[in-house]
Amino acid sequence: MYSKVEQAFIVNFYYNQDELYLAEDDLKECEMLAMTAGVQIIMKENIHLRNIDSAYFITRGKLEIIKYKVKDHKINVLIVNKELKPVQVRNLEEYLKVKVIGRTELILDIFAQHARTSEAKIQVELAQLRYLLPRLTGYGILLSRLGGGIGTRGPGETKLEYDRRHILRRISTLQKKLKDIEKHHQVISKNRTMKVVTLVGYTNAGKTTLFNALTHENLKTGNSLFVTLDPTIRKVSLDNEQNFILLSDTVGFIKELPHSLVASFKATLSEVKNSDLVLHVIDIQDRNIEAKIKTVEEVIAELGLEVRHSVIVFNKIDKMKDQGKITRFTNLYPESVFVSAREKINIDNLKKIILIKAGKNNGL
Ligand SMILES: Nc1nc2c(ncn2[C@@H]2O[C@H](COP(=O)(O)OP(=O)(O)OP(=O)(O)O)[C@@H](O)[C@H]2O)c(=O)[nH]1
Ligand SMILES: [Mg+2]
Repeated sequence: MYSKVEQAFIVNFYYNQDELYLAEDDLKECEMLAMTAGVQIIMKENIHLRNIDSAYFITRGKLEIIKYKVKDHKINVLIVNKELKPVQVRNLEEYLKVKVIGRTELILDIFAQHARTSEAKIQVELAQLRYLLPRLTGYGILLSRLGGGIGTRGPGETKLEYDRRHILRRISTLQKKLKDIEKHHQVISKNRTMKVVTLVGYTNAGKTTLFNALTHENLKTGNSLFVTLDPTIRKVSLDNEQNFILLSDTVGFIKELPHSLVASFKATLSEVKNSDLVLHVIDIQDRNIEAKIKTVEEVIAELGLEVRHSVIVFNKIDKMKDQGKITRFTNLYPESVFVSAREKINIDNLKKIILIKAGKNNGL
Protein backbone atom coordinates (compact mmCIF):
# COMPACT_ATOMS: atom_id res chain seq x y z
CA MET A 1 0.00 0.00 0.00
CA TYR A 2 3.01 2.30 0.42
CA SER A 3 6.62 2.22 -0.63
CA LYS A 4 9.32 0.80 1.66
CA VAL A 5 10.63 4.20 2.70
CA GLU A 6 8.14 5.95 4.90
CA GLN A 7 7.73 9.51 3.74
CA ALA A 8 6.46 11.48 6.63
CA PHE A 9 4.69 14.73 7.26
CA ILE A 10 5.15 15.77 10.89
CA VAL A 11 2.59 18.01 12.48
CA ASN A 12 2.53 19.61 15.88
CA PHE A 13 -0.14 21.91 17.26
CA TYR A 14 -0.26 24.96 19.47
CA TYR A 15 -3.23 26.82 20.79
CA ASN A 16 -1.97 30.29 21.77
CA GLN A 17 0.44 32.51 19.91
CA ASP A 18 2.71 32.87 22.95
CA GLU A 19 3.18 29.09 23.01
CA LEU A 20 4.78 29.15 19.58
CA TYR A 21 8.41 29.05 20.71
CA LEU A 22 7.71 26.05 22.95
CA ALA A 23 5.85 24.41 20.09
CA GLU A 24 8.94 24.90 17.91
CA ASP A 25 11.01 22.91 20.40
CA ASP A 26 8.32 20.23 20.51
CA LEU A 27 8.32 19.99 16.73
CA LYS A 28 12.12 19.67 16.71
CA GLU A 29 11.91 16.91 19.30
CA CYS A 30 9.29 15.08 17.25
CA GLU A 31 11.50 15.42 14.19
CA MET A 32 14.34 13.85 16.14
CA LEU A 33 12.03 11.01 17.21
CA ALA A 34 10.92 10.45 13.63
CA MET A 35 14.50 10.42 12.39
CA THR A 36 15.44 7.95 15.09
CA ALA A 37 12.51 5.77 13.98
CA GLY A 38 13.99 5.81 10.50
CA VAL A 39 11.40 7.64 8.44
CA GLN A 40 12.18 10.19 5.78
CA ILE A 41 10.85 13.58 6.79
CA ILE A 42 9.35 15.34 3.80
CA MET A 43 7.52 18.13 5.59
CA LYS A 44 6.98 19.47 9.07
CA GLU A 45 4.66 22.11 10.38
CA ASN A 46 3.40 23.75 13.52
CA ILE A 47 -0.30 24.34 13.12
CA HIS A 48 -2.37 26.77 15.13
CA LEU A 49 -5.58 25.18 16.40
CA ARG A 50 -8.36 27.18 18.03
CA ASN A 51 -10.00 24.07 19.36
CA ILE A 52 -9.79 20.31 19.13
CA ASP A 53 -12.18 18.34 16.99
CA SER A 54 -13.42 15.33 18.92
CA ALA A 55 -13.76 13.14 15.83
CA TYR A 56 -10.59 14.12 13.95
CA PHE A 57 -8.53 16.04 16.52
CA ILE A 58 -7.66 18.45 13.70
CA THR A 59 -10.35 20.94 12.76
CA ARG A 60 -11.89 20.72 9.27
CA GLY A 61 -10.22 23.68 7.55
CA LYS A 62 -6.73 22.67 8.66
CA LEU A 63 -7.40 19.08 7.80
CA GLU A 64 -8.35 20.03 4.28
CA ILE A 65 -5.01 21.80 3.82
CA ILE A 66 -3.14 18.81 5.23
CA LYS A 67 -4.97 16.58 2.76
CA TYR A 68 -3.73 18.62 -0.18
CA LYS A 69 -0.17 18.58 1.08
CA VAL A 70 -0.27 14.84 1.69
CA LYS A 71 -1.36 14.30 -1.88
CA ASP A 72 1.00 16.80 -3.47
CA HIS A 73 4.10 15.54 -1.71
CA LYS A 74 3.34 11.81 -1.88
CA ILE A 75 3.29 11.50 1.89
CA ASN A 76 2.47 8.05 3.22
CA VAL A 77 2.57 8.62 6.93
CA LEU A 78 1.28 11.53 8.99
CA ILE A 79 3.02 11.81 12.35
CA VAL A 80 0.98 13.75 14.88
CA ASN A 81 2.97 14.91 17.89
CA LYS A 82 -0.01 14.49 20.21
CA GLU A 83 -1.78 11.62 21.88
CA LEU A 84 -4.65 10.63 19.60
CA LYS A 85 -7.73 8.67 20.53
CA PRO A 86 -8.25 5.44 18.56
CA VAL A 87 -11.35 6.85 16.87
CA GLN A 88 -9.41 9.94 15.79
CA VAL A 89 -6.72 7.75 14.22
CA ARG A 90 -9.36 5.79 12.34
CA ASN A 91 -11.13 8.89 11.08
CA LEU A 92 -7.91 10.60 10.06
CA GLU A 93 -6.69 7.53 8.21
CA GLU A 94 -9.96 7.19 6.38
CA TYR A 95 -10.04 10.83 5.40
CA LEU A 96 -6.38 11.23 4.45
CA LYS A 97 -5.87 7.70 3.10
CA VAL A 98 -2.46 7.43 4.77
CA LYS A 99 -1.19 5.86 7.95
CA VAL A 100 -1.46 8.10 11.00
CA ILE A 101 0.94 7.73 13.91
CA GLY A 102 0.61 9.49 17.26
CA ARG A 103 3.46 10.44 19.57
CA THR A 104 3.11 7.42 21.86
CA GLU A 105 3.22 4.98 18.98
CA LEU A 106 6.30 6.70 17.61
CA ILE A 107 8.13 6.38 20.93
CA LEU A 108 7.08 2.76 21.35
CA ASP A 109 8.35 2.04 17.84
CA ILE A 110 11.80 3.42 18.66
CA PHE A 111 11.97 1.37 21.83
CA ALA A 112 10.99 -1.71 19.82
CA GLN A 113 13.81 -1.08 17.37
CA HIS A 114 16.40 -0.38 20.06
CA ALA A 115 15.63 -3.25 22.40
CA ARG A 116 18.64 -5.55 22.36
CA THR A 117 18.72 -7.60 25.53
CA SER A 118 16.05 -10.13 26.35
CA GLU A 119 14.94 -8.03 29.32
CA ALA A 120 14.47 -4.92 27.21
CA LYS A 121 12.62 -6.92 24.57
CA ILE A 122 10.18 -8.28 27.12
CA GLN A 123 9.54 -4.85 28.57
CA VAL A 124 9.00 -3.20 25.24
CA GLU A 125 6.78 -5.91 23.81
CA LEU A 126 4.64 -5.82 26.93
CA ALA A 127 4.35 -2.04 26.68
CA GLN A 128 3.35 -2.25 23.01
CA LEU A 129 0.73 -4.89 23.62
CA ARG A 130 -0.76 -3.01 26.56
CA TYR A 131 -1.01 0.03 24.35
CA LEU A 132 -2.48 -1.90 21.47
CA LEU A 133 -5.12 -3.91 23.30
CA PRO A 134 -7.71 -1.18 23.87
CA ARG A 135 -7.12 0.10 20.34
CA LEU A 136 -7.66 -3.08 18.39
CA THR A 137 -10.91 -1.94 16.88
CA GLY A 138 -9.71 1.63 16.48
CA TYR A 139 -7.48 1.28 13.49
CA GLY A 140 -8.78 2.43 10.17
CA ILE A 141 -6.46 1.45 7.37
CA LEU A 142 -5.56 -1.76 9.13
CA LEU A 143 -4.10 -3.09 5.93
CA SER A 144 -1.41 -0.45 5.95
CA ARG A 145 -0.43 -1.53 9.44
CA LEU A 146 -0.11 -5.10 8.34
CA GLY A 147 2.16 -3.88 5.57
CA GLY A 148 5.00 -2.92 7.91
CA GLY A 149 6.76 0.24 9.01
CA ILE A 150 6.18 2.31 12.15
CA GLY A 151 3.48 1.07 14.45
CA THR A 152 3.85 -2.55 13.35
CA ARG A 153 7.33 -3.40 14.52
CA GLY A 154 7.92 -5.51 17.59
CA PRO A 155 11.27 -5.86 19.36
CA GLY A 156 13.85 -7.61 17.19
CA GLU A 157 12.56 -8.74 13.85
CA THR A 158 9.15 -9.77 15.10
CA LYS A 159 5.96 -8.19 13.89
CA LEU A 160 3.17 -7.19 16.25
CA GLU A 161 0.22 -9.55 16.39
CA TYR A 162 -3.19 -8.03 16.11
CA ASP A 163 -5.26 -10.90 17.38
CA ARG A 164 -6.95 -10.17 20.71
CA ARG A 165 -6.75 -13.65 22.18
CA HIS A 166 -3.14 -14.02 21.20
CA ILE A 167 -2.34 -10.63 22.74
CA LEU A 168 -4.00 -11.51 26.03
CA ARG A 169 -2.09 -14.77 26.27
CA ARG A 170 1.17 -13.09 25.38
CA ILE A 171 0.64 -10.31 27.94
CA SER A 172 0.20 -12.80 30.71
CA THR A 173 3.35 -14.75 29.68
CA LEU A 174 5.39 -11.56 29.50
CA GLN A 175 4.09 -10.32 32.84
CA LYS A 176 5.23 -13.52 34.47
CA LYS A 177 8.68 -13.24 32.92
CA LEU A 178 8.94 -9.65 34.09
CA LYS A 179 8.01 -10.62 37.65
CA ASP A 180 10.87 -13.14 37.66
CA ILE A 181 13.27 -10.50 36.39
CA GLU A 182 12.15 -8.10 39.08
CA LYS A 183 12.67 -10.71 41.78
CA HIS A 184 16.13 -11.41 40.46
CA HIS A 185 17.04 -7.72 40.56
CA GLN A 186 15.69 -7.37 44.06
CA VAL A 187 17.85 -10.24 45.29
CA ILE A 188 20.92 -8.60 43.79
CA SER A 189 20.15 -5.22 45.32
CA LYS A 190 19.48 -6.73 48.76
CA ASN A 191 22.89 -8.35 48.85
CA ARG A 192 24.71 -5.21 47.98
CA THR A 193 26.77 -3.20 50.39
CA MET A 194 28.20 -0.59 48.07
CA LYS A 195 26.69 2.85 47.55
CA VAL A 196 24.60 3.15 44.40
CA VAL A 197 24.85 6.24 42.23
CA THR A 198 22.39 6.51 39.34
CA LEU A 199 22.49 8.74 36.28
CA VAL A 200 19.08 9.94 35.16
CA GLY A 201 17.93 12.62 32.76
CA TYR A 202 16.19 13.58 29.58
CA THR A 203 17.14 11.51 26.56
CA ASN A 204 20.26 12.79 24.74
CA ALA A 205 21.46 14.80 27.78
CA GLY A 206 24.74 12.90 27.79
CA LYS A 207 24.24 10.34 30.57
CA THR A 208 26.10 7.55 28.84
CA THR A 209 28.95 9.86 27.80
CA LEU A 210 29.27 10.90 31.45
CA PHE A 211 29.07 7.27 32.56
CA ASN A 212 31.94 6.48 30.19
CA ALA A 213 33.96 9.45 31.46
CA LEU A 214 33.54 8.33 35.06
CA THR A 215 34.21 4.65 34.45
CA HIS A 216 36.51 4.56 31.39
CA GLU A 217 33.94 2.30 29.75
CA ASN A 218 32.94 2.57 26.15
CA LEU A 219 29.16 2.19 26.12
CA LYS A 220 27.25 3.24 23.04
CA THR A 221 26.36 6.94 22.83
CA GLY A 222 24.83 8.85 19.95
CA ASN A 223 23.10 11.97 18.85
CA SER A 224 19.70 10.34 18.59
CA LEU A 225 17.04 9.53 21.13
CA PHE A 226 16.83 6.49 23.40
CA VAL A 227 20.23 5.06 22.56
CA THR A 228 20.30 3.45 26.01
CA LEU A 229 17.48 1.16 27.08
CA ASP A 230 18.97 -1.16 29.67
CA PRO A 231 20.47 0.03 32.89
CA THR A 232 24.19 -0.76 33.05
CA ILE A 233 25.84 -1.01 36.44
CA ARG A 234 29.59 -0.88 37.03
CA LYS A 235 31.73 -0.96 40.11
CA VAL A 236 34.12 1.99 40.07
CA SER A 237 36.57 3.69 42.32
CA LEU A 238 36.34 7.45 41.96
CA ASP A 239 39.40 8.31 44.04
CA ASN A 240 41.88 5.61 43.02
CA GLU A 241 41.55 4.09 46.44
CA GLN A 242 39.40 1.28 47.72
CA ASN A 243 36.27 3.41 47.88
CA PHE A 244 34.10 1.66 45.35
CA ILE A 245 30.65 2.73 44.30
CA LEU A 246 28.17 1.21 41.88
CA LEU A 247 27.45 3.61 39.05
CA SER A 248 24.38 3.02 36.92
CA ASP A 249 23.39 4.40 33.52
CA THR A 250 19.67 4.32 32.71
CA VAL A 251 17.13 4.81 29.95
CA GLY A 252 16.47 8.44 29.00
CA PHE A 253 13.21 10.14 29.82
CA ILE A 254 11.02 12.27 27.60
CA LYS A 255 7.92 14.40 27.90
CA GLU A 256 4.77 12.27 27.90
CA LEU A 257 6.70 9.03 28.17
CA PRO A 258 4.07 6.37 27.46
CA HIS A 259 2.65 5.03 30.71
CA SER A 260 2.79 1.47 29.45
CA LEU A 261 6.54 1.87 29.01
CA VAL A 262 7.03 3.37 32.43
CA ALA A 263 5.18 0.45 33.96
CA SER A 264 7.35 -2.04 32.09
CA PHE A 265 10.62 -0.36 32.92
CA LYS A 266 9.97 -0.57 36.62
CA ALA A 267 11.34 -4.11 36.58
CA THR A 268 14.89 -3.45 35.45
CA LEU A 269 15.05 -0.13 37.23
CA SER A 270 14.20 -1.83 40.50
CA GLU A 271 17.92 -2.37 40.96
CA VAL A 272 18.48 1.36 41.26
CA LYS A 273 15.27 2.00 43.14
CA ASN A 274 17.10 2.80 46.31
CA SER A 275 19.99 4.82 44.99
CA ASP A 276 22.13 6.65 47.51
CA LEU A 277 22.64 9.43 45.03
CA VAL A 278 20.91 10.43 41.81
CA LEU A 279 22.86 12.50 39.29
CA HIS A 280 20.35 14.39 37.20
CA VAL A 281 22.11 15.15 33.91
CA ILE A 282 20.91 18.15 31.91
CA ASP A 283 22.02 19.43 28.52
CA ILE A 284 22.81 23.07 29.30
CA GLN A 285 22.11 24.05 25.70
CA ASP A 286 18.42 23.15 26.03
CA ARG A 287 16.12 26.11 25.80
CA ASN A 288 13.50 24.96 28.23
CA ILE A 289 15.50 23.50 31.07
CA GLU A 290 12.88 24.03 33.79
CA ALA A 291 10.28 22.01 31.86
CA LYS A 292 12.77 19.21 31.26
CA ILE A 293 13.75 19.07 34.93
CA LYS A 294 10.05 18.84 35.76
CA THR A 295 9.53 16.01 33.26
CA VAL A 296 12.40 14.00 34.69
CA GLU A 297 11.13 14.53 38.25
CA GLU A 298 7.66 13.38 37.21
CA VAL A 299 8.99 10.20 35.62
CA ILE A 300 11.13 9.48 38.68
CA ALA A 301 8.00 9.77 40.81
CA GLU A 302 6.00 7.61 38.45
CA LEU A 303 8.69 4.94 38.51
CA GLY A 304 8.74 5.02 42.28
CA LEU A 305 12.48 5.64 42.41
CA GLU A 306 13.50 6.83 45.84
CA VAL A 307 15.83 9.77 45.74
CA ARG A 308 17.83 10.17 48.92
CA HIS A 309 20.22 12.76 47.57
CA SER A 310 20.44 14.31 44.18
CA VAL A 311 22.81 16.59 42.33
CA ILE A 312 22.04 18.43 39.14
CA VAL A 313 24.81 18.02 36.57
CA PHE A 314 24.73 20.56 33.75
CA ASN A 315 26.50 18.91 30.83
CA LYS A 316 27.93 20.09 27.49
CA ILE A 317 29.43 23.31 28.88
CA ASP A 318 32.04 23.10 26.10
CA LYS A 319 29.26 24.26 23.75
CA MET A 320 28.24 27.13 26.00
CA LYS A 321 29.10 30.57 24.71
CA ASP A 322 26.81 32.40 27.10
CA GLN A 323 28.67 32.67 30.42
CA GLY A 324 25.63 34.49 31.81
CA LYS A 325 23.55 31.32 31.59
CA ILE A 326 26.01 29.44 33.78
CA THR A 327 25.93 32.24 36.37
CA ARG A 328 22.14 32.25 36.26
CA PHE A 329 21.89 28.51 36.80
CA THR A 330 24.48 28.58 39.57
CA ASN A 331 22.20 30.99 41.40
CA LEU A 332 19.03 29.08 40.59
CA TYR A 333 20.48 25.66 41.42
CA PRO A 334 23.20 26.21 44.01
CA GLU A 335 23.80 22.48 44.43
CA SER A 336 24.65 21.95 40.78
CA VAL A 337 27.85 21.03 38.95
CA PHE A 338 28.89 22.13 35.45
CA VAL A 339 30.77 19.64 33.31
CA SER A 340 31.55 18.53 29.82
CA ALA A 341 31.39 14.77 29.70
CA ARG A 342 32.76 14.66 26.17
CA GLU A 343 35.64 17.07 26.69
CA LYS A 344 36.18 15.84 30.25
CA ILE A 345 35.89 19.26 31.85
CA ASN A 346 35.38 19.40 35.63
CA ILE A 347 34.99 15.62 35.92
CA ASP A 348 37.41 15.36 38.87
CA ASN A 349 35.38 17.90 40.77
CA LEU A 350 32.21 15.91 40.05
CA LYS A 351 33.89 12.76 41.36
CA LYS A 352 34.66 14.50 44.65
CA ILE A 353 31.09 15.71 44.96
CA ILE A 354 29.76 12.21 44.25
CA LEU A 355 31.89 10.74 47.01
CA ILE A 356 30.79 13.35 49.51
CA LYS A 357 27.10 13.17 48.63
CA ALA A 358 26.81 9.40 48.33
CA GLY A 359 28.76 8.93 51.50
CA LYS A 360 32.10 7.13 51.38
CA ASN A 361 31.83 3.46 51.40
CA ASN A 362 32.94 0.65 53.42
CA GLY A 363 33.09 -2.70 51.81
CA LEU A 364 32.76 -4.26 48.39
N1 LIG B 1 29.37 18.96 22.95
C1 LIG B 1 29.11 17.97 23.80
N2 LIG B 1 28.39 16.91 23.39
C2 LIG B 1 28.14 15.93 24.28
C3 LIG B 1 28.63 15.98 25.62
N3 LIG B 1 28.20 14.87 26.27
C4 LIG B 1 27.48 14.15 25.36
N4 LIG B 1 27.45 14.78 24.18
C5 LIG B 1 26.80 14.31 22.93
O1 LIG B 1 25.40 14.24 23.15
C6 LIG B 1 24.83 13.13 22.45
C7 LIG B 1 24.05 12.25 23.42
O2 LIG B 1 24.94 11.64 24.33
P1 LIG B 1 24.58 10.29 25.11
O3 LIG B 1 25.64 10.10 26.14
O4 LIG B 1 24.30 9.19 24.17
O5 LIG B 1 23.21 10.75 25.81
P2 LIG B 1 22.23 9.91 26.75
O6 LIG B 1 21.73 10.86 27.78
O7 LIG B 1 22.89 8.68 27.23
O8 LIG B 1 21.06 9.60 25.72
P3 LIG B 1 20.03 8.33 25.63
O9 LIG B 1 20.71 7.10 26.08
O10 LIG B 1 19.68 8.32 24.20
O11 LIG B 1 18.88 8.74 26.50
C8 LIG B 1 26.00 12.41 21.79
O12 LIG B 1 26.08 12.84 20.46
C9 LIG B 1 27.21 12.88 22.59
O13 LIG B 1 28.41 12.88 21.84
C10 LIG B 1 29.42 17.11 26.01
O14 LIG B 1 29.88 17.27 27.13
N5 LIG B 1 29.60 18.07 25.07
MG1 LIG C 1 22.44 6.72 26.96
